[in-house]
Amino acid sequence: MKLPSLSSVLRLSLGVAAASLLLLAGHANSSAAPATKPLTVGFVQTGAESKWRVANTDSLKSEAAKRGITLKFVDAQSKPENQISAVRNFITQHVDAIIIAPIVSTGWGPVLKEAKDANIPVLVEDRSIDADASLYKCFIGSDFIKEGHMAAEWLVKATGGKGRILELSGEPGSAAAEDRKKAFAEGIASSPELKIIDSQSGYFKRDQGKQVMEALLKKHGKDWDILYAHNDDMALGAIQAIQEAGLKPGKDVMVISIDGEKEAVQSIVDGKINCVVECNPGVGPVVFDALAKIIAGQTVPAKTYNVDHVFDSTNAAKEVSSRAY
Ligand code: GYE
Repeated sequence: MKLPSLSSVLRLSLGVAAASLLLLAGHANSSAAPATKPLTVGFVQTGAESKWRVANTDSLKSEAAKRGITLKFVDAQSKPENQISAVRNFITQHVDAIIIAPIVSTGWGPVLKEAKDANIPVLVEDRSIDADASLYKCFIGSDFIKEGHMAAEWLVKATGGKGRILELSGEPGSAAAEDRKKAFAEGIASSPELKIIDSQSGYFKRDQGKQVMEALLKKHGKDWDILYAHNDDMALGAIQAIQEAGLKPGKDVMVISIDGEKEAVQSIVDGKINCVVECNPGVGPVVFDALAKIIAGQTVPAKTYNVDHVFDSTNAAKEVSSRAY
């Protein structure tokens, strides 16, 4: 039998070694998960002004926890300057990404530029901002213009286009308040007998909604027909003031608001609120899906909007039990 030459044995074993190295390399490339270090993300929230807000915070916190993401959370206590300094701190801490729920829509340009220069992606959730779109990756939340239009459309139908409206508006300078005001006014513009006779801010807060309603009741007595509140908390506070003034909310006067808290939808069932336009705070999963794509170098849509609904006496009873907050 002819023995293989030393050189051919060597060649063969070198070949086997090279092949197994290739196999190993191939294995490392194809089936092992891409190296994922746990992410650290900064999230600056507006504050805790409403139940909607608390639900929004819970949604982002619980989704981050589910995904093993460390979330550095800052409550800006309704102060825009606290939000700017929180973002600056996140940049100094070299977080992997920053999520902002903006109080007001203006003033974001310089700090977003700083984040961009530091290569830290920024996602905006809940309220939109006026800054240049190149300075942040995406916006995720509700379409407040649509909400204002839906509220107006419902009201025009329900009143036949007639009535004196008191408006309780939200945080001045916030996209939620500005858009809901503007779009509602647009929506009733073609009904000349449907008029906003007064508009005051209750800052999206229940106690301020009650106080401002008390002042409006002193000023207008019973000479008004409809309350349009930019959120449920203010509407619920106002309802108390209306009752204390001896009027029946939902009957003597109409009440329409935005958000969709369980208590507000229950108030429709109880006949104290006539209509609630939904605004979904539970965007955590959508926000962190977008973040995962951004981190993986993929592009995400510039704007992602919730699909929101209208609740009134026709559907509130079957909706109330499934309201999440
Ligand atoms: O309607 C209100 C909250 O920005 C959509 O802010 C949000 C609004 C929400 O305080 O309840």
